[in-house]
Amino acid sequence: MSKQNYDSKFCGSLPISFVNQIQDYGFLLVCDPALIVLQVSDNAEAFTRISYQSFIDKNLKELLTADSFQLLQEKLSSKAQKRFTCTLEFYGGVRTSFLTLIHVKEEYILFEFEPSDDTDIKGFREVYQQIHEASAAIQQSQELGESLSIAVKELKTFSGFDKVMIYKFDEDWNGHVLAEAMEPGMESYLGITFPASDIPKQARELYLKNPYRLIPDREYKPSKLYPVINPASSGFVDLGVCNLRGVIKVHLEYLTNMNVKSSMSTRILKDNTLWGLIACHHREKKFLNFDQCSVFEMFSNVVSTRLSALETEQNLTKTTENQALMNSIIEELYSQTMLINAIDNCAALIMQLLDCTGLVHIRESKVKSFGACPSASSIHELVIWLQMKNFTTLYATAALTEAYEDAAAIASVASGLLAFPVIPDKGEYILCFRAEILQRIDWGGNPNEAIRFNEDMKTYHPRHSFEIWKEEIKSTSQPFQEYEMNFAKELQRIFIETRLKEQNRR
Ligand code: BLA
Repeated sequence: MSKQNYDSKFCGSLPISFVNQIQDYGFLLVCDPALIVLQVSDNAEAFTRISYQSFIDKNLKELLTADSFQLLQEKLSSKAQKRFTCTLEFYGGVRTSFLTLIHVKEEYILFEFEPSDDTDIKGFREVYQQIHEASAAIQQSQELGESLSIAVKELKTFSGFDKVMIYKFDEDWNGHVLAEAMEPGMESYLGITFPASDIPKQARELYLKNPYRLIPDREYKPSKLYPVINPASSGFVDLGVCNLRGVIKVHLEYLTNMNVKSSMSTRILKDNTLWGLIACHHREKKFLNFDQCSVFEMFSNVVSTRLSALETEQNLTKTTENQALMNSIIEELYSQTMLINAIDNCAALIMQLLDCTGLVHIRESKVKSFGACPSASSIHELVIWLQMKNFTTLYATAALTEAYEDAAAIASVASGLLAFPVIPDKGEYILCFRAEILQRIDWGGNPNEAIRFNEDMKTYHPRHSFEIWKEEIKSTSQPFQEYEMNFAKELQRIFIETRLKEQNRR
């Protein structure tokens, strides 16, 4: 079975942003652009001693202290950004001061109030020093694994979470744990792969809008919005960007099954896409205030920047190392009048450059093979398939069996394929093959049982066990790297150029 069978299609349809309930570590107000309260979470009274129903239709001016209201107005008029914080105070009540996260939307403004308690915040200088040293160490590390290990260790010390992991998504959105720092006695997930359905598409997409997700207590008592329907949008409010957003039941069960009471995850981005997550677990409840969460956000930026720089450097080094090889190939291609002769002379160099184990040139139905290749008849069938698929540009796969149904018979020598269409409608191709490598994956629990349906086939649960479930993946090759694809693109251009020159000479 291939990795991509464990996709997140089913879980991917759960509406996680329109949940109409929030976690109870803070309360929420929805106001119209004139700052009139449209909706309030029904736990507001516990924080402000103001009955939640009496918030409705009031202007914030009547609820906040004069200083707070003025501050809010200044921020709203001066802030270009749509998400910002400020400390606001309500009149009366037990606890009047709140750290407020404000999201300005077109139709309404969301206010998330979190009790502002300075007692457990470390001194600014101490935090600054710690962050400064850790960031410098991450920036200086020359290797990705080293950067990630530093990051998890530092974040664990800073936050006090029992376990901090970094995992990277693969091309099918399965997550692979690359670094871990944890308290002794906990189950280690280092080196383990988690199926894509554990964190489905819509949950992953939210990290592009909100850098982190904090669940301080999986046993929280949900608070509902009052009234249920937002008068401005005539529907549920979109809580996608809200930190307080209530948690979907299946994920709360998942955390229970992992023996975790609190969890936090922070994005790691590369080229504006989600590369991975920093995932934190705590066996007991654990709350991080907004400032502490911001440190996670900052670390995620440091890791993201270092990651991009290291991968770019790595590609550059590989490109430089192989440039001499590429130059020899180009020289050979330009010095020959017939492409077929050039390929004869430089097939071994091309195979070395592209790290391939076989190469064939098919021209006028004749198959010329170098290295380990499928038989001539298999090549003819493969060419017909490529023509049917109408691949007119470079085509690369590290798992040919997933695309081509007759690939199983040739998988040992041709699990990976890089196809250069030279004159595709006449069946002229240069094909480079990569041999099969056996991949062993340690899954965190059987991914085939990631969703367990009840007998009614409607209700379901996440898996119970995260014990290692081993899988051997066949019929795949080493994947083609970015720097290899860059060389391949250049070669494709020169193959066609050489072939056209040859035709023009005739
Ligand atoms: C959310 N799943 C998540 C989140 C993580 C994971 C990190 C984000 C929320 C958080 O930080 O807790 C997954 N957590 C992991 C993984 C590790 C980890 C892989 O620590 C590994 C170390 N989940 C299921 C099934 C479904 C599902 C079967 O197991 C769907 C049917 C869904 N996961 C699911 C949903 C969310 C989620 C809907 C979003 C929850 C929310 O934000 O409300």
